[in-house]
Amino acid sequence: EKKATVLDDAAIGRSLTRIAHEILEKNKGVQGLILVGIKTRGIPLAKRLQEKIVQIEGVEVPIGELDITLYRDDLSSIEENREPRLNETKIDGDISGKTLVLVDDVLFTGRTVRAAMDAIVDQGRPEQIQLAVLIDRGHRELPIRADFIGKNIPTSKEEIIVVELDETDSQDEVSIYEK
Ligand code: 3GP
Ligand code: 5GP
Ligand code: MG
Repeated sequence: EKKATVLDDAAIGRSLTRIAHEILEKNKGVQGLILVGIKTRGIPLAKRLQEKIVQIEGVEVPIGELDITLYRDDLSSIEENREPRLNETKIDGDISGKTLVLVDDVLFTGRTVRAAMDAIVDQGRPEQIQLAVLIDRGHRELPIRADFIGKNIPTSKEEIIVVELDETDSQDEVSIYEK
């Protein structure tokens, strides 16, 4: 059941514009940057950040993709106990010495980001890994934080954040639902 809309299309656009500027400010430009989208909705978000950075700096930074899905092993069929596992990595070129910015829609327990960092470190030795998320809903189970956040939305465990994007859902909207 839907409780509230937290970001409309204009607000999502402004958040991503701000994050693009913050990424450039923190890294003093585009040198060595690679944006890495995490599975479904992190990928269109990474592409949008890439477009914003082209508008600001006139440079197209590379994009990679990670497919990390919740893995159900025999002992933990309960949704909450599933552990994210890597399915596929698509990051072209040598990542050594680069600054990778992971991009996901929602940061929750941090386990997906941890799996993403494991996958990256298996491929080389980046100078830095940073994290950009559209929504931080809290409830971390690991010592992980985002460098760039669209909006903090403190949620209860019974609430879920629904992120809809034009590319995947034919509209841009972030809303809170009660399970
Ligand atoms: P995403 O692939 O766009 O990130 O986790 C798989 C999908 O399920 C995610 O899509 C996410 O949007 C959606 N989802 C919605 N609520 C939850 C939740 O509370 N936990 C998890 N793990 N996924 C959720
Ligand atoms: P984690 O718990 O590992 O931080 O999040 C698991 C995955 O599910 C991530 O890709 C994250 O974006 C997604 N996720 C977790 N909670 C929510 C939520 O409330 N809404 C949405 N849309 N995605 C979520
Ligand atoms: Mg996600």
